[in-house]
Amino acid sequence: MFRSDCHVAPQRAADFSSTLPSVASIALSRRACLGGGLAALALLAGCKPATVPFKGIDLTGAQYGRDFRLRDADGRERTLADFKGQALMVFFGFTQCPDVCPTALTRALEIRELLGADGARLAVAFITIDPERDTAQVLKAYVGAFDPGFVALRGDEAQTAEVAREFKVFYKKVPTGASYTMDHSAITYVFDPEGRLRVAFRHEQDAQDCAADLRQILQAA
Ligand SMILES: [Cu+2]
Repeated sequence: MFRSDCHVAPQRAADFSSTLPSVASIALSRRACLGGGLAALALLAGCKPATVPFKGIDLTGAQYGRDFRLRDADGRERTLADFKGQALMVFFGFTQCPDVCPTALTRALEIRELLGADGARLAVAFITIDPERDTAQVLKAYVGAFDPGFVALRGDEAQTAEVAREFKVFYKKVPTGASYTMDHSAITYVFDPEGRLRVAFRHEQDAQDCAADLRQILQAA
């Protein structure tokens, strides 16, 4: 029989309903604006925020995706704090994925390339949602084939479920005859150099769009 493709679980719009700019953040930017010596001028100009909206889904202030605690392929425990000073892109997937995961990792390479010198301040982490087959060794070889600097992260079954819950990531085993594939969300999360979740890239966004958001995040830091 055929082998099912890696299905992309459509991220439900409701998942991001809490991510619209909150009243608090709007109030904050207003205050920052008014705080300047040109308050009157700012009022006159309508007090526009200094930054352009993200091309991805703005997650600034989201109350999820706060941290992770997983081992890398060398057995070292990693958390968000390890990536302080860098922007971090986090993607959940599995090494036997025929399409979605390789595309996301290839795009990560393109994004870093587009960032030029700023690319050195971009870290990439791949979290497996198939720890059963993705042993540390398998994971390291797979992620390392894209870039040896990409960080492969893995938990046991319970830890994987926990981190997926924290990030609102959907994943599900789908039997394919004698074997199985995984359905999973295809969202790339981006943290700023302070470790705050800022934006999510949809799978269909191109590297140029993603690089534009990252440039803004890195330049503001
Ligand atoms: Cu995949």
